[in-house]
Amino acid sequence: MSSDTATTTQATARPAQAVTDELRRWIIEQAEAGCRPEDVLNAMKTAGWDEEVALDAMEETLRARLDELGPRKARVALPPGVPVPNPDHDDSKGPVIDIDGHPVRVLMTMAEPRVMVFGNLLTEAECDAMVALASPRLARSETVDNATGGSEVNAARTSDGMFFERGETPLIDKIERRLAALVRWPLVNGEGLQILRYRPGAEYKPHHDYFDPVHPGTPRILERGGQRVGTIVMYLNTPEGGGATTFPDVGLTVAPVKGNAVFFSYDKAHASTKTLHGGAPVTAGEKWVATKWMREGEFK
Ligand code: PD2
Ligand code: ZN
Repeated sequence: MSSDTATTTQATARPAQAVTDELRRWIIEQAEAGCRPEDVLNAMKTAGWDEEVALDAMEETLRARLDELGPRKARVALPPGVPVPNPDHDDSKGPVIDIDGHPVRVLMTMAEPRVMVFGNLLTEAECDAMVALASPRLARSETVDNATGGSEVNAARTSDGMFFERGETPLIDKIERRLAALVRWPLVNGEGLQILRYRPGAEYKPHHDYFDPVHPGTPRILERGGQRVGTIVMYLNTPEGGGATTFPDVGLTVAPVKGNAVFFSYDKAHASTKTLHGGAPVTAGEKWVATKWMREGEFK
């Protein structure tokens, strides 16, 4: 009798397909030989596997393998860090960074994870104008669908949102140029600005902003400029209650204050960057933010 433990999954209109230990071993071998996830998936589909079943099997197997390797081995296997956005600031220069005549105040810095909190990144009028531009275009927020690289509505993110095209209006262009200069990262590496509105009770559960290489959908996402390496979350209003941006790995809580922003960078797509972060539930009033994500290369 085989000692294999098999999970049986029922695919739509197909006979149940059993994920055996042998299949799990094969998936791990392919991954450790450097095979791309989409090639492994295609090989499984060619062999008759239902796509959903194959994706679930790959994700579950590779996740379990990483857990099995444990932190020490996983650390040894980590890639080196890549260059990241990095504001030109040290304490001796004073608390203000001048960006083309616009004074941005440095309110807090942290080395690991790299986090900076800025004051007056946006003026009150700029915040109000962005809210007015975004309001008629809001829709329920989506997050990345890890399996396909597309997007899906997700219970972990209960806000409404929209994206501006990069440089869509003179105001958006002006703000994007200020952000690029502040963090010294090419304008063209930035994704379009995302606006989010959280109503009371809405939140964004803790997550990483980089794309997890373990997900089969990630290679498709990386075709547009590579990994994300930095985030700027700008507060467009001051909520009456709740809505802080939290960094649970390091016990940091950033209060949402109109015109302020929190910046953080991550030089690899790995939890060792300690950049797990979330948007705490709004308890009263609304919370509006604008997020700029920055890629390694040009975002086309
Ligand atoms: O709105 C926030 O505080 C928040 C928290 C976590 C925004 C994001 N992530 C994001 O836009 O990535
Ligand atoms: Zn985030």
